Amino acid sequence: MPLGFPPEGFICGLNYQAQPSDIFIATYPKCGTTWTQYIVWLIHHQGEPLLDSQKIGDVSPHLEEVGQEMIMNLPQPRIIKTHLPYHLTPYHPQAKYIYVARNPFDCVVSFYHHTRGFIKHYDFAEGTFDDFFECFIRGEVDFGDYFENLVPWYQHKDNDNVLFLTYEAMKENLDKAIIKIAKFLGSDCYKDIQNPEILHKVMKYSSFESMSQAQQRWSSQRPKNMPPFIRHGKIGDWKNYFSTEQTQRLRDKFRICTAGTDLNQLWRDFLV
Ligand code: PPS
Repeated sequence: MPLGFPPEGFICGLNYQAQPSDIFIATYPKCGTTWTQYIVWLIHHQGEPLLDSQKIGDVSPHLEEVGQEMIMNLPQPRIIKTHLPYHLTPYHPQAKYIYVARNPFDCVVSFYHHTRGFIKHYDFAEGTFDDFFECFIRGEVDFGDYFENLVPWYQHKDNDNVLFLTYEAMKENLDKAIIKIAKFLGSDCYKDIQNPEILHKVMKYSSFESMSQAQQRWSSQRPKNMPPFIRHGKIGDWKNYFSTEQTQRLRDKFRICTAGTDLNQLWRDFLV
């Protein structure tokens, strides 16, 4: 549980009763949550962006942070962010769950910068990547071990109400990912996205450039001398941080934790 989250919100978030119209964006931290939340929001608003006075965290709050009451006050369909593992995520058979996975190498780098930047919550502004890597590989970071989140969600990827995406596939082909999401959200959204103007707007406003600008309004908490929340948005940044030994250790952990699954097919380039 993150240090900055009120315990009451966390506990009461776990007790939220999922509704049939809910759309959960479920991820391990730093795997593309905000991006996907905004894509879903844009699809539901025919590509119209948030107003300057709105923040993504207000229209699509983080369940474990704000607790169930705030979620229940949202209009339906509710777009709910969660980093909970599968077995703790509120379940309804008709609710929709979009899970976004990102390779653990880029995830840990992004998580490192995230943790450095929340100076109100962590005494880690001067922390090194090597320090953070040790925490990550032991699973001693917010929301626990990366693999304990990824593997059970992956095991449910073929459920009718689960859409399993990867950050890397979204980066490689954003329009394809948007269409896939719209199709999963239902026939109205799928019909809307057939309109090239709407698709174009969803792509435009969910682009890294556009979201980088919007984040200045969304995440006012970050100090100016820290990397922004929407920071780099690339695949492969990890190569600028990992030592050979760290690369091997994370590969080994990946192999052990995903044994018996075909998860190694997702990010073959990183794992060989
Ligand atoms: S959080 O704190 O868990 O909600 O963070 P999350 O939103 O999951 O992940 C943040 C990373 O996603 C990147 N991001 C994007 N990449 C590409 N395109 C778009 N539009 C986009 N929006 C967010 C963001 O930059 C973080 O990754 P890094 O590698 O740190 O840049």
